[in-house]
Amino acid sequence: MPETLPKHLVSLSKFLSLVLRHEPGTIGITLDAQGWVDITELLAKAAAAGKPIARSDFDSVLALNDKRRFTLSEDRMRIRAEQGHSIEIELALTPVAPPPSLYHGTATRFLDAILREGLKPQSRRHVHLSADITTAHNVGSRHGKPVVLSIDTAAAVAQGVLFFRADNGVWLTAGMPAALLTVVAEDDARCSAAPTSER
Ligand code: HQG
Repeated sequence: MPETLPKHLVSLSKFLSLVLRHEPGTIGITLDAQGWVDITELLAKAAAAGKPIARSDFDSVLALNDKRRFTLSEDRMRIRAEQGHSIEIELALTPVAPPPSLYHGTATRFLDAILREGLKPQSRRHVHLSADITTAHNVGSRHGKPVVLSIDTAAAVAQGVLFFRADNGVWLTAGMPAALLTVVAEDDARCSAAPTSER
């Protein structure tokens, strides 16, 4: 969320990311196989767990959430996180043809390991990739001194790597061999936008 958002809405967005991506059990909810939960149930259980959420704040977070982290069902009764899960859910994503280049932003301290063993999803279900260098740079800044890697997607597809695109434009993949990664020169990666972070 942008830094200009009221602090309580930033905290609420982080809390929703926590329960919808990682720890639904903290407020006693269960997500269905695709990660959805009924909004009425979510709000009731959050309140019962001592974390009351005002409906107006909830609606504001959904309206303002800059990266479209959350998706509402068509009937607007249910919500899920669009990506970023650590818990096992089936996002029902269909592989799509990637653009010629995709980017991954990371911190310089991870570079040696990544260039040795490739990109791995770590605690999440997928490795997250960005369509542009600026976004990747910002993602990397969340972890420290950023560095951006460019991915040769044509070679990856030729090797059988599948690419998925979440509705919010984030690209997802199970992993990426080191041989398909190139470090983007720092001058090309520099940008002014502020990093944002949500676990
Ligand atoms: C690194 C944000 C060592 C990887 C963003 C990253 C994103 C390795 C870190 C979303 C490695 C994992 C995800 C290897 C990967 N050895 N380190 N082999 N392979 N890594 O937070 O991509 O605000 O799980 O480079 O916008 O930083 O949450 O992933 O640095 O879309 O909505 O291990 O989170 O969105 O970190 O970020 P993360 P990420 P939200």
